[in-house]
Amino acid sequence: MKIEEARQIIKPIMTNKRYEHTLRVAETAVELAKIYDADLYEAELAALLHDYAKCLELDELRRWIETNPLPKDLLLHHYELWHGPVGALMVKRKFGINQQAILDAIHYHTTGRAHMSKLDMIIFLADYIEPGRDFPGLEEVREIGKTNLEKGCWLASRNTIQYLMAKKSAIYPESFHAYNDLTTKIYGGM
Ligand code: DGI
Ligand code: FE
Ligand code: FE
Repeated sequence: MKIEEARQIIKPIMTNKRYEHTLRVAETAVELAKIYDADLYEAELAALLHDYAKCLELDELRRWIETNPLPKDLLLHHYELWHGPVGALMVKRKFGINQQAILDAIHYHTTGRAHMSKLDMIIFLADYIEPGRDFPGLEEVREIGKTNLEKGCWLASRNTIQYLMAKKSAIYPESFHAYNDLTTKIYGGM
């Protein structure tokens, strides 16, 4: 799929706010891909499609999970966790996107996972640091993310888990798997 085609596909199915966020994630992902010598096309396409399913009705998202080979435990967790896995499957089915690296980066963009690929990390981090975001501690993540991709993802993962725990939200296992794996890689995990 051409980059311009991806832009045309997402625009009508998103709110304007979501579309603008997506364009900023794509710009940020391309910047990171340049720094870390990743495939620029894959980074831009994965970023443009990462929130493909974000604006679906919750009933429709739920139905996609119920009727397809997606993890059923998603349904026991917050609906925010559904659009990544469903979006990856939808772009595969609807548009024949078959690069597994792109599908994985979309699938895991909200939680991360253990053993993230470079592209997984670029999309995960770009979504967190895009210029429209404003979280506590974000400047540090932006700064470090420009020179150390794993450390940037570790900070994003840690901050998100801390934030969710502080508001008594359940943490999806993949989020912990991402955090634990990065911690072990960076700090030895002891
Ligand atoms: O889709 P976006 O808003 O661009 O960003 P996203 O896909 O990273 O979703 C962010 C939301 O997902 C944010 O409100 C935090 C939430 N989230 C991430 N990991 C977990 C989670 N929520 C729960 N309950 N558990 C998680 O493990
Ligand atoms: Fe998202
Ligand atoms: Fe997003």
